[in-house]
Amino acid sequence: MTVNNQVTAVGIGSAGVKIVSLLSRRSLLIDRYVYVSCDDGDFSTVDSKDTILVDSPIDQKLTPASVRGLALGSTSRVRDALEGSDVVFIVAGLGGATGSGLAPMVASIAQGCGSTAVGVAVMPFEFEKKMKFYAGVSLRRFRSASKGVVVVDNDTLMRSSPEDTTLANLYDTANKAVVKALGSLLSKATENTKPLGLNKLLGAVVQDGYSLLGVSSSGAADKAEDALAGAVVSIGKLAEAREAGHAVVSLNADESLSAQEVGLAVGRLGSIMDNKSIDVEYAVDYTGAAQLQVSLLASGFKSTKYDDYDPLAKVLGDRCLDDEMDMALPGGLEALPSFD
Ligand SMILES: Nc1nc2c(ncn2[C@@H]2O[C@H](COP(=O)(O)OP(=O)(O)OP(=O)(O)O)[C@@H](O)[C@H]2O)c(=O)[nH]1
Ligand SMILES: [Mg+2]
Repeated sequence: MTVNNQVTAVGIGSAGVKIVSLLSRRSLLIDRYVYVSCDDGDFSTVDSKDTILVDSPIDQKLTPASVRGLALGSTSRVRDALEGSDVVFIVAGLGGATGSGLAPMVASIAQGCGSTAVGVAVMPFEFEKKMKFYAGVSLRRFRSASKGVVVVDNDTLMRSSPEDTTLANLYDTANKAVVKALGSLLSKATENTKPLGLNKLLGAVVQDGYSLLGVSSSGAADKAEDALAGAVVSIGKLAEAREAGHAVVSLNADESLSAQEVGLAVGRLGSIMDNKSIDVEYAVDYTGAAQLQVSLLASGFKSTKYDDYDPLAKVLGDRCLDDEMDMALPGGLEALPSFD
């Protein structure tokens, strides 16, 4: 008898809740959906039985650290919601207070429950300069609290430049792209697909370093190779493409995409990425359009452009700040001395 893995997706903060609620409308390898936020406005499109609202004072500006403090009272609810999951995908936009503060915390709760925690971090648009510091700090913590982190750059998801559109349209376009890409990596088998499957996805993502998601599309004569090259370019903006040790390619097209074209393009990926020893897995979904959409997940990046978002970590290296007003307990709250 085979027992299916229980897979849970958790959306945290405004971006995380939105993206996970869009994923929940598709038929994917996800059994349970959970939503966590400090803002009940984020829950307008989701089922209230799946939500965990972290109570927060209305008159205070939240920071990632204050949200984590407020969420201490909700940890047992989070633990109950994750109990029994083999794999937990934790999705959050980083750079604000809620997602940045809670994504690493929920990842460590998931790991503590015996699940494999995989983070999906959506990074700020280039114009959101003020968000970069919290995003950089949180990404590093998210990585160390999880088995693997998939980084999605909001700028990568956009085709047109942000100046020509409103923020709502921008999010809408970015969400369609990210849901299409994540959905293609987590799709179930149907007669029109050769899906990837959870094991191959985790095989790529659960590596040292970060996984980066690149997306591209093409309607050219050699569309598979053209789109793959475009996806490699989008990854090249975030890190050195040749550093990747593993790659997962998902192609979404119509029946005009020949098996030979797929095989040749996937076979050429190593040379496009300047790393012939890269390990490549792929999935094909024939329910798309003539314009081929490619999602490329490349893994094993030790350094990315996001290292620069947190200059403090770069300066400190392995040392940590010793601020006289700062107090930390070596083993967390359980290490508190008793006062009786
Ligand atoms: N792709 C995408 N990104 C979003 C969306 N909403 C916000 N973001 C981005 O996600 C990052 C974090 O923003 P939010 O999700 O609004 O922040 P939050 O986690 O709710 O935190 P606070 O509201 O500050 O407590 C920022 O870089 C935003 O640009 C969305 O719907 N889609
Ligand atoms: Mg918010």
